[in-house]
Amino acid sequence: MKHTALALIASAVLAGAASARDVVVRLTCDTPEQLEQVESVAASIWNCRYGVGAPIDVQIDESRVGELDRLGLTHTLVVPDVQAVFDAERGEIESRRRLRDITWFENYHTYDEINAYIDQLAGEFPGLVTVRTIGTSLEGREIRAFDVVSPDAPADAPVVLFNAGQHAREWIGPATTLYIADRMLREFGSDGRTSDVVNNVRVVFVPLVNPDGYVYTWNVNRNWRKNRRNNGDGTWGVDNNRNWSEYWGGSGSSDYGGSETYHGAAPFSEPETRALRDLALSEPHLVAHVDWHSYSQLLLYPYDGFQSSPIGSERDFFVALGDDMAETIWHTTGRNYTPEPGYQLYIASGTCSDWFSLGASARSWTFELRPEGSPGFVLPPDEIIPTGREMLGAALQLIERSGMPLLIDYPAGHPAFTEPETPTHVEAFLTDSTEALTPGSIAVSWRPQGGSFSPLSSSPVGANGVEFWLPPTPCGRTVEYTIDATTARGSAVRFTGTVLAIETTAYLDDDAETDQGWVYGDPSDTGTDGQWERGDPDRTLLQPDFDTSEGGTFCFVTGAAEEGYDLNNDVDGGTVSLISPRIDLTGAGGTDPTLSYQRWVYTWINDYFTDDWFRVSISDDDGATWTVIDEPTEKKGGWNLVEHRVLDYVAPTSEVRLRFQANDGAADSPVEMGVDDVRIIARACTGCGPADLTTQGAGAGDPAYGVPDGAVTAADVNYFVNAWVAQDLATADLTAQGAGVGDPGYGVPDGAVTAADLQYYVNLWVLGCP
Ligand code: 0X9
Ligand code: ZN
Repeated sequence: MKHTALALIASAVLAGAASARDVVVRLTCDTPEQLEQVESVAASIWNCRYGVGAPIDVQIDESRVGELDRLGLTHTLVVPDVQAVFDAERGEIESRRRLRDITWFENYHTYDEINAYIDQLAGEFPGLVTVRTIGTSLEGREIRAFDVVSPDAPADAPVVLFNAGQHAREWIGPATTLYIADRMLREFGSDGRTSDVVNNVRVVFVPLVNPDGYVYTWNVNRNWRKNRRNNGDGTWGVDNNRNWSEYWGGSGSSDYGGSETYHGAAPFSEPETRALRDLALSEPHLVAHVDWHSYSQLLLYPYDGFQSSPIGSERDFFVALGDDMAETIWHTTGRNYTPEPGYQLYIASGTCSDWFSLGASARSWTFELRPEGSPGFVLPPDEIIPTGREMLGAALQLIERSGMPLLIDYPAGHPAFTEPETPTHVEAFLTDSTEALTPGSIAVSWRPQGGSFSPLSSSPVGANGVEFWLPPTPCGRTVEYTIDATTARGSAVRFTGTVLAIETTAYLDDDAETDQGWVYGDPSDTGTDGQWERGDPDRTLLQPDFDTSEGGTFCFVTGAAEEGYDLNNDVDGGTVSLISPRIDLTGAGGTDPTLSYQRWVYTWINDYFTDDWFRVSISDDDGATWTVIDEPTEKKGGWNLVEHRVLDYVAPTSEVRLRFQANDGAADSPVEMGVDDVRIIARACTGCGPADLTTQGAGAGDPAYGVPDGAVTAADVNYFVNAWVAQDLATADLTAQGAGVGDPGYGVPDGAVTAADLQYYVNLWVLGCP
């Protein structure tokens, strides 16, 4: 970017904190000259699409907006008062800090808090997390990386590197990378897909590359982008994402220190870019990389630097994966992300992603997160988790396709539960991802809970499949398996599964593929259009294009529209209701049935449309009275799995019904709802269950010691206490530490024998044989 003398002065004067009268307007420049003139009057260009022909968001002093008019540029107001937006954000963050029932990912955090959270993860998951310092910023702050990988992964496992925070003001980037790490760690061991990734790929996270800039955005100027280099000429900051060596100094970067895209004195002149580069160079098995930014909702693939790129056959890979990730995101939260090559957006030189592509031979992406436009970098904190969710799905896909040597597919789904004392059939197929399966190399092993692994016989299914039976397991205990294979290149790949044996009773199990007697509409409904139906949804602006059932087609939806961006087929004029068939919950009394369902909710609810609503209710008197269990607040669609403990809301009568309602208020804005996979399921161990451990009167040395006899007596508690004292995991590990009745970890073994297990056993023992 070139600067006139006037531009230098203007930018230098306005580079400080936003004045009380700064606004943001959106406009499109048609010529490079216009763009230069806009830069000369702008305080800052927010999304840094320094391009011609595409809309840019320009922060400008209100008193200078007239100069844009004189340039003949039409513009629309995006942010009416920049400082007010910054102040409101800080107010929101501070008030959230005072809330007690708030999780870490429901607020933004300072540099120190981010480091503390990394320490917390390392403390909670010592076997999976390794923290390292990769460098020191200009102002002396530690730049941190941490690895997430299972200790069982091969030492030469493929490496995927995720970084964020090159740009200081893009706060959602560090938050999102931490969210991804957090979910991977917490779901390892229970979620099959996450476990497979963590067992085979090392993911290196660098959530905050530019700590000085980040601290500056918290303390001085919320809108700061670069690092805090004193350029020595009265200007401050180098754009880290123009400081890399590929095409350094080329177009789309500036040699003026006051520019938002100043490339620095030389390639890698900055300690922040050097730290990340050296980390990458120390990883010989690096295969993929994402540099997270905001905003605009884009999935950018190589190259940034010039147009006629030699990306060649790799292009097909990026296009296919980009489309798939965009689809996953849309399915998760209903947000639209656009995959495209970076140069197509605008040319940028000396970028991180181009260096990772060319200097580190990794498949490298730049992701631009939420929002699409307004409010720019100031994304509300309640969007951190939804952004994290949409990115987790995309990130897993990216890791699988560019990191996992092989992938696994379970045609009948990844088994999670099985009937007690019954062999479990598992069938899986291994497909090539970055490497090719060696035929005949698949081997299976298993272990009972607390036991050790031993080989399990299996039979091949076709060239790449395997089937096997897991041995019968007592109620309440898990059985684990591994599927090991090797590739033509000699890599060892491991897939795992954990299956809990438990008695399952389904009181309702409805994937909407057949009609199970739902009622579409209620006499009290006021809606005039968009009545509930069981249908095959067809993608519109408001509506999903898929249901959520494995191999399914149908869901419940408020008007299954025809393909197209159809605003007409939504709910209009009032409320529409969907009511379930009568559900008989008698017999569920002693158990803890869970309601689960998938929902899709689309609305424009905001300051203007406050009278739209969605409501999910339950009745135990055939619909005479209703208890509200959910009032969904997500807005732009995406399928969400929701779970509730049914007996928290209703008594276990024979006349339970569910009701799903969507309401279009007076403003007549778009309203659409979808529901699928509605289930009420109880999982429990009945009979004497785990409390019956041994024959009456038996003691150590007797042959009946440890053989259940259908009665729960003093001999059983004696047997348990002996096992508990001996720290015998197979018998005495019953529940997660500290869990009590009502906690989700109650009854879930955690690999440690603690006071919680004794407590749990005593409770079972008191129950006897129900
Ligand atoms: O300009 C950048 O550094 C990135 N955008 S941002 O608004 N977060 O600053 C994008 C770089 C990706 N490359 C290209 N757009 N060519
Ligand atoms: Zn950025």
